[in-house]
Amino acid sequence: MATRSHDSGRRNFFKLTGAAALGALGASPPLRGGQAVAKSSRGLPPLKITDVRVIVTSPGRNYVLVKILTSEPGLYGVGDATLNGRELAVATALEKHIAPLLIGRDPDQIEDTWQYLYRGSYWRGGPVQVTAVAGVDLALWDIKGKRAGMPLYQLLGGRTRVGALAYTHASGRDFVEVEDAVRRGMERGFKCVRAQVAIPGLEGTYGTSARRKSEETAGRVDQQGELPETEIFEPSPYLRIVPKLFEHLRAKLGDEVELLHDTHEKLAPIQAARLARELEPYHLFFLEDLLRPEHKESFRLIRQHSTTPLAMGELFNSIWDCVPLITEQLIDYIRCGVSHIGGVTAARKVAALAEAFQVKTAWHGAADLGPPVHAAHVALDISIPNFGVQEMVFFPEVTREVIPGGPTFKDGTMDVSDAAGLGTDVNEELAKKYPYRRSYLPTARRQDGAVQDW
Ligand code: KDG
Ligand code: MG
Repeated sequence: MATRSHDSGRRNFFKLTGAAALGALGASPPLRGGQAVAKSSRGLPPLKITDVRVIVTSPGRNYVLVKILTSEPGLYGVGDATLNGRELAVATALEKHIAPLLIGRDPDQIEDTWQYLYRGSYWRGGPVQVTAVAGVDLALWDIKGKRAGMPLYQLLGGRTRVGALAYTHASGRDFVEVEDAVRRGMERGFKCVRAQVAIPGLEGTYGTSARRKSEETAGRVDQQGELPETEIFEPSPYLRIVPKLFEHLRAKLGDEVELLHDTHEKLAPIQAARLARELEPYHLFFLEDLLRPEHKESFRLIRQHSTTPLAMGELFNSIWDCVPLITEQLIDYIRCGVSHIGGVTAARKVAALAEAFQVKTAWHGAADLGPPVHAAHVALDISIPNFGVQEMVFFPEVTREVIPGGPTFKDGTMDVSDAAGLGTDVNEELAKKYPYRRSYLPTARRQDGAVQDW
């Protein structure tokens, strides 16, 4: 575990900027340190960021947390900046490049800080930098909520629904194992379940428990300290077995349960179009991440061939990644992770863009995004008009002790408490007991040895 601080004594933010020059332009309100000076909010005294702590800890798996302290005693915010397998790159970006820029800034000016960090670096974008900015952004929204005495969803406009429809994961080595896993999810209250099955004869398949390491176990402490494992993938047997899985599930489980499937960016466009078309009779809730994130225009081909609803986006890092898919209505669900797209500030714009084109949200809610991100997801889910579904995980006890708080689950839906801000925290002392351990996501190859998308 590393906790690294940047306090106000170490640098003077105001010396570095053209405050005097900007002031001479007669801007109103006056500019200070390059940032417009905010008038006091509801009579509250002006606030400054005094310290930024980057906490890397591994309670169950690695997480990168950002704790931002302010000049008001006891007022701080906690964000999550975890990027599975590249945690230390984000932590370094935060502590070496971003934290020094934050000291002395007004934490209430979230949009300005986002623009300053995202565009001000010149080298914008990319998962490492964007996730780092998101960690700061989440912590600032947490502070604003605490200052206002309101949960995040209230700051975003208030409730639009009683809870967020959630989905869980089911996987297995064969159809019966998957069916049993779906039934277990349904017994737990889920109305929507993602189903993945192993490909017979191949060394593991994404999202199944056929092998020791799957997407759910990858990165967990019992899998750490190793080099990445390699899974073998072949498109032909995959394309043959997946429609048969859903034929089996519909025959055994009926039509009511909502079924989803994740292809995890593995397919070529024409293969993806075939799969989407062959799955039509089984009425999936959505088919996820069919193509690599680079091939947005190829979604046109899939759309020409199928009416299976499509979801895409967990590898997207900016609203501009989402634009063509949304504005051309090439997908039905945008499913980026709020921390990997740039925080609440970026995600609410993605949601608003999607609303205008009747695209719904399905934020990426895997176990390698920490509880503050899950809390932000649900705050958005219950406050926007175009929410679709929310992927969810149950965190193990050890994670909940170190990073307490987060969404609750009941009767197939998620909700957040009325705690001010994000309603999550970090126990810094306990976090020290779970030091970071190197871990990687698995990689994949074809049977002939060629690299394959995992
Ligand atoms: O770190 C990678 C995981 O977050 C990803 O494999 C999970 O695809 C995923 C999903 O849909 O939850
Ligand atoms: Mg996925």
